Amino acid sequence: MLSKKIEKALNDQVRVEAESSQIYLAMACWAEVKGLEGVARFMFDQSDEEREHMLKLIKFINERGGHAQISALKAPNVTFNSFQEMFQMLHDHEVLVSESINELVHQSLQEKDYATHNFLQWYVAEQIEEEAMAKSILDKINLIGDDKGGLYLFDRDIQQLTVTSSASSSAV
Ligand code: OFO
Repeated sequence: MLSKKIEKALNDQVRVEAESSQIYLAMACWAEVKGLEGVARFMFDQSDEEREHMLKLIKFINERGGHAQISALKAPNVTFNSFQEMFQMLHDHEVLVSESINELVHQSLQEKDYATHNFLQWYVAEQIEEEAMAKSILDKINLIGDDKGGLYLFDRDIQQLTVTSSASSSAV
């Protein structure tokens, strides 16, 4: 059974994951209208993944005797000055999400809620992966800078990355 405090903290995380999904959806739309199909596809997939993270939390809260809350979301940024800026925002956002997961883990220990603590380990591992991926993409895009040819190749590469990562996640 969840304490009220942990239920509230988990529900806050539901909102964070929902907002992440919206943020990446907006990035996908921007990339799509800019003609970068690979980047757009990558961002649409990221958005879907965030929704999965949200749903996983919702199920857990309801199963543990709580009530998952679906709340209003802040509208995300819809335009960006550059792809560099967009990927910097993706990276910074993932760092923020990791901090919020860490805080949740901390609270679950304080409350001696070991079931929630155990459940959250999946998110801890996921954030390590997501931060590493965001960092490596950011490093690449920073190398490319404003070079159009580089961006064209990057768009092709990231499409490959999307195919590989969805193949490996469906294998789990
Ligand atoms: Fe939900 O993992 Fe990214 O934000």
